[in-house]
Amino acid sequence: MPFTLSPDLLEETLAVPSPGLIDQPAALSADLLAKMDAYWRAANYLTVGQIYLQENPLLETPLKLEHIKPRLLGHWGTTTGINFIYVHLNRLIKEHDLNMIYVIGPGHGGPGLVAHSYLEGSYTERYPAIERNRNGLHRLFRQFSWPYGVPSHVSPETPGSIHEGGELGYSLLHAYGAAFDNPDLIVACIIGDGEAETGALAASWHSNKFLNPARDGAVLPILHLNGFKIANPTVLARISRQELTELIRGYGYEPHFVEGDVPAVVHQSLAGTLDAILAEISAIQKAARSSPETVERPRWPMIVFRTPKGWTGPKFVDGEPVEGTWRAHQVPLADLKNPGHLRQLEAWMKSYRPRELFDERGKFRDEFAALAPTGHRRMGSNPHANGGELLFPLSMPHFHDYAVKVPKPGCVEAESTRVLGKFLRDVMKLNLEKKNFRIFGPDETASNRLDAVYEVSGKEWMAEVEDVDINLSAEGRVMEVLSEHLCEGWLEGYLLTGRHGFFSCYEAFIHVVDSMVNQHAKWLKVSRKIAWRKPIASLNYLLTSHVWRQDHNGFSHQDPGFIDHLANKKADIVRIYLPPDANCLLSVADHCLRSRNYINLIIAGKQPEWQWLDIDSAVRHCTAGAGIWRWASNESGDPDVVMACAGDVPTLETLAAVTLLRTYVPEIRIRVVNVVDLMVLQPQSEHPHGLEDQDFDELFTTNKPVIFAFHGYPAVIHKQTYRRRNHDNIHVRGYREEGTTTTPFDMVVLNNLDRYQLALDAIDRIPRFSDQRGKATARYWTAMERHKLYISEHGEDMPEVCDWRWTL
Ligand SMILES: Cc1ncc(C[n+]2csc(CCOP(=O)(O)OP(=O)(O)O)c2C)c(N)n1
Repeated sequence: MPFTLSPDLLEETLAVPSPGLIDQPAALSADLLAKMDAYWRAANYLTVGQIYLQENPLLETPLKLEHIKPRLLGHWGTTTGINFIYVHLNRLIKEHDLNMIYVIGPGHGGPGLVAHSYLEGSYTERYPAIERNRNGLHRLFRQFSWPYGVPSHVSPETPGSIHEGGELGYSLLHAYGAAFDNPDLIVACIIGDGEAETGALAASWHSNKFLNPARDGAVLPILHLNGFKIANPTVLARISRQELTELIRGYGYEPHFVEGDVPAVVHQSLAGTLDAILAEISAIQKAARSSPETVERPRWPMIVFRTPKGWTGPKFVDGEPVEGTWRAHQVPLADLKNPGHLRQLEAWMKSYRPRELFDERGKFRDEFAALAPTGHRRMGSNPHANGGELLFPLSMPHFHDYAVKVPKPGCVEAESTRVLGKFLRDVMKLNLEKKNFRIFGPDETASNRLDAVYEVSGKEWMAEVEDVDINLSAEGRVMEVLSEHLCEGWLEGYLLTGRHGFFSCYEAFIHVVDSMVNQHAKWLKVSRKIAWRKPIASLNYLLTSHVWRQDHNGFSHQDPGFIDHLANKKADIVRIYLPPDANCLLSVADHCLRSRNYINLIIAGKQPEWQWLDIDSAVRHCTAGAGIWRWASNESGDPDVVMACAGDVPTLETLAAVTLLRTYVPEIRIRVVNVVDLMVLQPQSEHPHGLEDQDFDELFTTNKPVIFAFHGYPAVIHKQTYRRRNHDNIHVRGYREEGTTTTPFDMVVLNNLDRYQLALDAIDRIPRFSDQRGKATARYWTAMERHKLYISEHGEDMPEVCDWRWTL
């Protein structure tokens, strides 16, 4: 059936200029408006079809119960707004040849994005079985929220997406992360008004103080003010317009309101507003790029899009209002066995006039399809949303050049992270031109001793600068903001669009982003199975200022639980490294920065510590992941005990315990095993890094006591090793949630991880020294008394601890 403009729409169209633009001509011609409206109706039809239909996709026969899916899943309420905006962004892209991607905060609007990428052709290119005809429509509908089909959210399977949006709060951060260093990119970002209540989103408005219009792309935030969350109104919908305007202006944006429920009115309004906004963005960028040295923070435009939740859906169901209320959030008609509901669904779907939109073969009619951009300009095919396609490897300095000279173990001290800082400085330097590397941190880069990076790049800062400030720069590539959420979200957006980054954080406070990491891990897990999603750079964490050296900060800063958190993730995603010294840290960091599709966790101290391995030994050790430190051992294949350690402080205590043991019982035969890569402990069936049982047994023996000094909570080691033959003999010391503001050594004492305890543990478990247990216990308690008295009196650790050296 040929397309005809409905008389109602024609009338509305011609009658209504854009509100707020009263003196200007309507932005859209009647013909274009009608076609855009048809496009929107098509997307809405496909949305409803995905939620409800398993058969009869074009409603060619009267709708029956057997055409309806047995389980009705999905979210209707948010999608019409999202669909509406997509159509308008398409116009803008096409008219101005824009490079644009679309981030959807309320990711439950997934069917909307699937619908659009189908209509523009991106979907069929990625999934050829979903043809652009009746057959394809049938499959498209059926697969949605179907077991092993496509999920209901904007998942990695959705072409054009970099943001799942299942967990609300991170859309604007991902949008900004994508825009950094992408001067030609515009990231349109829908923010749910419910989502806007989250802490992460509330803070992320401030991202505009970190975006340089001369160097970066633009973010267009669109607050989707549809008024409701799941069952409640939203805060931003229930404050006055003035208060909302002041709030948005206070965040440094200029709000443009697009409001209404009459489609034609809203079409004109949004089109006019987008034209005006694009002109503003162009003007901002032009001004900034013509004099980048004097660039100032602009007031970026944003849109408040106030339309009804569930717009165009059923107005009433069973006498209750639905459109424009919270009842529209999910599936507005839920009981399709009720013939009334079935008829209502049919009428609802037919209100989009599918025959006008799809031809007799079920193909989207050319006159509407032609509205979409083509090729990579389609938002579903923009390579920025499949960042691996754009990923260039980092140019890397040779990390050996930064090595600490270690002529023999334990004869020099170094601050590991300061050594790493010089390496990172040169990673930054070598990639300045490519503009594809940034460092992120919650104002801790200097505190974490990585400040060498400031020699080549300042801290990005677009707000005011005062004389007292140091290293701030509008051109900075170090992103510092006191919000772990912002650091994490920006970095994820940056990585997902094909760049590289490094996040350093105090160990205890990385938990602030536990949940965000979960989501990223899920994204990576799913992406790995999608052939067209190219691998992206890994998400690299350096946790320092760790649990054992929070001497002045105390208990609040002591928490090694991020290891536990990550250890639960899929083995093909997560790597956990505990380099015992600076050279191992260099080797591990180099490896992580070259890796793809992982979440790499590195934990290393920043305090001066004894160094154990020269760089060649460090590389060998880190490559193996764990190994016997022969220089610290005195057995030849038949140890009395294995003294194992993972983490820099546990390694120090273990080596000190070895010296004590060899003084107490000179005939003792000790093997020292150090673990850098925690995942080697798991069976190989569980993790690709896992040691074969035979190799594990060669390190840890099959029957000798193992005293394992661990950086984190002991349960992690038990969990990793419980299937190993010698597990019953593995005795783990680690953090027991004991802490306060005290000396470094007292921290390990409080948690029974100290050298005296480890030495006692060894004696207690070696059968041939059973007669020495009483003496060893008494010696332990004497040492403890000495320690407690000394720190109480002197406020610092005993000389025998502070001056300890590896001398064997
Ligand atoms: C962090 C988080 N908390 C709670 C939820 C559960 N949830 C799913 S949708 C929704 C309402 C979202 O409201 P809004 O952001 O306004 O989106 P829209 O109304 O457009 O659907 C909630 C609370 C979630 N997905 N994420």
